[in-house]
Amino acid sequence: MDDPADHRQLVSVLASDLAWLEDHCRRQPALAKEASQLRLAGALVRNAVGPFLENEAKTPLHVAVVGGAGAGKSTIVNFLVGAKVAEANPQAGYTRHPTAYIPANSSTTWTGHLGFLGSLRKLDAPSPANLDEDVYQIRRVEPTALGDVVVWDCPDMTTWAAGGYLARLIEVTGLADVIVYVASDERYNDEVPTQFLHMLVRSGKALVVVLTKMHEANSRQIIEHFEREILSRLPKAPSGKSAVPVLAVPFLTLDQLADPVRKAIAHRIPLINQVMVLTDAATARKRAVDHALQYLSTAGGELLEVARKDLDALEAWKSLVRYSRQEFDARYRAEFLDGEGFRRFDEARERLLELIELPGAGRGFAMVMWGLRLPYRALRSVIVKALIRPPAVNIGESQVLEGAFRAWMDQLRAEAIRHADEHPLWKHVATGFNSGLSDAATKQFQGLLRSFQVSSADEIEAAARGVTAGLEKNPAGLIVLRGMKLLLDALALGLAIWAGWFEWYMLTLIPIFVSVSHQVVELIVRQFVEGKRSAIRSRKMTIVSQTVSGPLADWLTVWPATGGSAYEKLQVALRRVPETIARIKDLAEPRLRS
Ligand SMILES: Nc1nc2c(ncn2[C@@H]2O[C@H](COP(=O)(O)OP(=O)(O)OP(=O)(O)O)[C@@H](O)[C@H]2O)c(=O)[nH]1
Ligand SMILES: [Mg+2]
Repeated sequence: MDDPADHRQLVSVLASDLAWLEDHCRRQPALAKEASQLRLAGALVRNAVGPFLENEAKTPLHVAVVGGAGAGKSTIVNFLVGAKVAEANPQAGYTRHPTAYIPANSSTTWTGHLGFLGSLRKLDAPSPANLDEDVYQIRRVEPTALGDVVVWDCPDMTTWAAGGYLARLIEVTGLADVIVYVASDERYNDEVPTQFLHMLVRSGKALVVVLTKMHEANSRQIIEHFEREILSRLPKAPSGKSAVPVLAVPFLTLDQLADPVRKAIAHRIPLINQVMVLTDAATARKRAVDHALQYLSTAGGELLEVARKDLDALEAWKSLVRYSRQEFDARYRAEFLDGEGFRRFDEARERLLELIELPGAGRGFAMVMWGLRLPYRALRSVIVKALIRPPAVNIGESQVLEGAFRAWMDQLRAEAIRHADEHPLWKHVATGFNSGLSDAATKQFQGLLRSFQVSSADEIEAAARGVTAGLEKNPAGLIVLRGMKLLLDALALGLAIWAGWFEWYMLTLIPIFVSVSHQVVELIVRQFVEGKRSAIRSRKMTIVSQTVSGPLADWLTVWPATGGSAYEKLQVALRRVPETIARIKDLAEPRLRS
């Protein structure tokens, strides 16, 4: 046996997720119909599934009478109850809140269930049916032939956007075991009531259609027309059965209206028979719950379709931010890194060359070598000056980053404006740029830039120092290098002497050979330092990416989900709704089959 706290928790989580999604749709006028579908799903969960799992003992059969404005709903309620209890009124759209008619001796404990009829408040005293508030009332009537049945008179559903009162009707629809759908002869083809009928069929509710107000002679023909034009186009119920009985209640005389039990018996009995096919309330409730659960699990994905559009927009925003971040990084690389020489590494190179010269007693030899290379150095400096232009002045790093940041923001703003008509998310971002988003992003960026500058300066210094530091701390290694350099110089010297063998030109060969040997050492050192230099270049790219563009992109990505809008919550709901439905279904299954 499951823990009652468990199913209560599941029902309340599902109901609140659905309510949240509904509210989210309500904010978008184009999604009024989807909002109502979500409301029905929530109403099924709160008013039918919840009480069932709670083992609510002995709930009476609930019959809801629904239909377009002025279709004759209140009249049909009286017809079912068998007395003039509901206010029928020539003004279409008169009934504005649900009213339950119950036998005088019947209990109303079923109203006490948590979440019962959602936000509708129970009126304590009888009130006119046209009270336009989120309320419901219960009126006790003389016990009827129907037995312990609750008959609900409901407001109409003429437009999906019906300012609030449509939701009152949907609440009762979720509760009902049987729905009597009323349509008058002139208006049974109206679009919204027909769409509503679709929704009811899909939800698997037991339905009876009553066509009203026609001439008795035409009733057969109108029923056939309705079946052909409306019913045959309805979707299949999840149970597979969608045979909906259609009855006619022709235009009645005032006399018949006043006393349907005796004066309209020929029309009343067939209707009551259809409604009472499921005489046993417990069986009817099981059937309603079973169908509701089938509907929720099959239509779950479709219900979430509305949220999926939001998530697609969120995904598009995310990839725009990702893409424009890459552009920011690329611009930093092209405008700063590629042109930046990191002069600090030139110093490090000189220092390294100095280090591998002989110290102390070897100094004299080094000085002689240095003297011998004088002509080479003079010549090299002339060539270098002639060939290499002074480096172009590189724009400061902060300036490049700031420029790239501004370009980034401009791109996001332009894209948001371009897509503003496609989805509210883009509009939200576009308006954001006019009211605080730019400032907040700039502040964010400057904070990141500051911490980047600190860590970056330290990093370069450490890398440059690292070029020589290792060697300075490693005397043995230094001795080996110095020895190798000495060997190379000695070799060059020896070669020059051997080649010149005290001819006059030996004096020119010596400076040339020792210069070449030195040039070789310089090339090796340069190669080594260049490696370090390009390492710091890619290291800097990584730092910019990790400390500036990455965090800023993260901040921008979630921006639409903060400050009141709730795209994050959508993701939670999308994941959780199907899961919760499945778990509730598992809990209900054994009881439905027992
Ligand atoms: N004479 C006669 N009048 C009818 C009949 N059916 C409905 N009416 C009248 O039509 C008008 C509308 O009927 P209601 O039952 O109030 O319709 P409703 O669907 O409840 O309308 P709203 O609550 O306004 O949406 C009322 O004035 C009824 O008296 C009928 O069979 N005969
Ligand atoms: Mg009415």
